[in-house]
Amino acid sequence: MEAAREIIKPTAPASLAKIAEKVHAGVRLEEDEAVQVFQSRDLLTLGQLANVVRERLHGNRTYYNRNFHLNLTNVCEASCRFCAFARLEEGMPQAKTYSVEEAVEFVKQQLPNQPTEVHMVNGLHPGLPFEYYLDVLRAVKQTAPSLVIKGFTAVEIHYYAGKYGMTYEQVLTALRDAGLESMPGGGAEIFAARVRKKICKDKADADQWLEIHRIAHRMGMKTNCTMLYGTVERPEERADHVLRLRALQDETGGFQCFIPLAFHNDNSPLRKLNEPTGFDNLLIYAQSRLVLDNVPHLKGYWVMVGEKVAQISQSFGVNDLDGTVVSEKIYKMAGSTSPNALSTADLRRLITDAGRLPVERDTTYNVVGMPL
Ligand code: V47
Repeated sequence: MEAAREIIKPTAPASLAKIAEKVHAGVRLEEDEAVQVFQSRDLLTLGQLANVVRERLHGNRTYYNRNFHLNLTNVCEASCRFCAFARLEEGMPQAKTYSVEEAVEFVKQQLPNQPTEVHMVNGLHPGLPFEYYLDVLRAVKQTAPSLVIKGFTAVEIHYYAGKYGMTYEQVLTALRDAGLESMPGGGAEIFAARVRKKICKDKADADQWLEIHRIAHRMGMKTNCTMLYGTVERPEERADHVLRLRALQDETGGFQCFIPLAFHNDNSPLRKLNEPTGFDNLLIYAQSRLVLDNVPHLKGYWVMVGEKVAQISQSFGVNDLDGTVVSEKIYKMAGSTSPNALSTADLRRLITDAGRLPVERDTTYNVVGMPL
């Protein structure tokens, strides 16, 4: 059996041979090797290696969940140059802030789909009191006690701390006590200061983003992490980003999933940049899986890369397709042409057609129902 495996193991080109050897032996890649991985465009070699890691960690399983998005407000003081979602002030076209009652009504409308999670990410609104967020959390929990609220990026936590005169810990504790259970990975973008200065100069920086997740992990919260790619970053800066996540994960173990986010260029100040191609998307998945060896799950976010690339990504390191994602707005406003939602039957088909086993999960990767 072992001999047969040896025969079918493809030979890596000389430049990646040492990396291939380490991946097969389950040995961590050093920082210079991480840079080499992110500089390589050898998609098939990296993909095959990432698949080894993916199957070692998760066998044939691909996870999905039943979720929906709720953005309480898109009014936002920040001026991220990749963003098509934010509106600077109330009253501008497409600016929207939900009242507590509207948020509850929206949640009620989703319940027939039996969601297990609401993904709640918001603009940095200058005019709302902190109580508003606590009221929404409490009201949503009261309406749907078993619905897990995964919400508030580290960028929002940083903003509230400054605005309402609280420490990060105080903000997180208050949100958690009101019903917040997990945090999404948004706002990380690219950690390198050179890039942040160009694309998102006026929000939490890398150290602040990492510190907030460190505190959340210390409080027992599981969180996700992301990387926005395809704007002005270099391959070495992608490697640096993933290595900084890996270092924090060594310390806390609190990240459960990494989600590479492909830049969409419509309606944003960066609209002249080309978007990442399907090749780039698969390459980033494979590279991330190889370097980020301590975060268990890698999400192929179909809203970003389309259903077809997300499906293929299951052979390039990905083991999670996110979910039904009802009512996503951030990428739709940036030109994503993905459907408004997928049914669980659609997701299962994308998974089984790729020869994988669909497994419904909840926010913290407990299996929901039978894995069939
Ligand atoms: O931080 C915004 C990105 C993020 C654009 O944790 C854009 O499970 C591409 O983090 N093109 C927010 N990207 C979304 C997010 C997320 C999404 C899905 C799942 C999870 C999770 C987290 O979206 C922002 C930014 O990096 N973003 N605008 C754009 N035009």
